[in-house]
Amino acid sequence: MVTRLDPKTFDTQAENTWCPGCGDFAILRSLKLALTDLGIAPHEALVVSGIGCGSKLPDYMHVNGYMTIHGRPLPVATGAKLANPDLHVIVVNGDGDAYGIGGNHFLHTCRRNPNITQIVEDNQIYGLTKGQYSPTSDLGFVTTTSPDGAIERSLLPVAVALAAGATFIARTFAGDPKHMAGVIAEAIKHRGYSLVDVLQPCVTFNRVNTYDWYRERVYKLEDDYDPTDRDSARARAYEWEDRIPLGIIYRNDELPTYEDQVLPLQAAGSPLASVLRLQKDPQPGQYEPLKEQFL
Ligand SMILES: Cc1ncc(C[n+]2csc(CCOP(=O)(O)OP(=O)(O)O)c2C)c(N)n1
Ligand code: SF4
Repeated sequence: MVTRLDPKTFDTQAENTWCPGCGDFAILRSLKLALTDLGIAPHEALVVSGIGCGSKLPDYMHVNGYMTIHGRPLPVATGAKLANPDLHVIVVNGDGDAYGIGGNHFLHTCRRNPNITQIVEDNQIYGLTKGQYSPTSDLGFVTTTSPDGAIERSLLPVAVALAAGATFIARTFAGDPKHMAGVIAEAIKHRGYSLVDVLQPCVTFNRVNTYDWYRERVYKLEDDYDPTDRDSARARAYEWEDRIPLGIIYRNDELPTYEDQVLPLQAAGSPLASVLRLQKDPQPGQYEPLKEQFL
């Protein structure tokens, strides 16, 4: 049975320190709307973040929350999902956290396919640390750490996720919360790893990629677009400079999740299962017997 909820169910009393107009407000609102629409109650969801302005989000949501160190929410989220597969696990982090310091975890989570959702607040800059260029900053972007303009070409997260084997890849825009809530809901429903890259204006430090800058470029994928067609997805994944597609760019619902593969091993008593059991129920000296199996 679907539980009837209200987005206010997810409100907290924490003081919000985001700048007025920050795109993170719309992401927070859309995530609350998506959970409400899906009938997911606060105790059934875990939101894991890293470090950054956007990573403050778990503080502003009445759900289970976990702020990890910078760049590390994906492995924590994967572990939480393995320990409690019934939990809806959602990672929320900035582009620096997700694609910079957390880039290695991003790649391997794509191919590992745990049943978790990652929402990236992609403002193309480091907001919390006052405006350094990030992996998604455009070439030539002037910041305190790139006074002559960024000389590194920007990373295209959608294309990287596709190449790394992600099974659900979407992009949405903080200037269109309704579209965003729909895309997030679809991502949470997907069985497997889902990436939602959100174009999220940082109104304080990014004076180039503004709401208007995005509005001039974004377009919604056509109704007859087929996200299961990998070749079409590849073509859209490289669109950026003049036209930026929004919507579900790729999905593959045929592949097993990480838990689908690991949990039966645990049940069958493999050495991996011993490790998982001990992580769940730690005991003094617990790893000693495993040395024989692994060292
Ligand atoms: C290991 C480590 N390195 C660097 C930092 C400093 N630091 C904190 S947040 C951040 C980047 C934030 O940018 P982003 O992840 O894009 O999030 P935003 O603030 O834009 O939401 C950095 C470099 C840190 N906290 N820990
Ligand atoms: S610095 Fe930028 S990303 Fe951080 S709260 Fe302000 S507008 Fe948002």
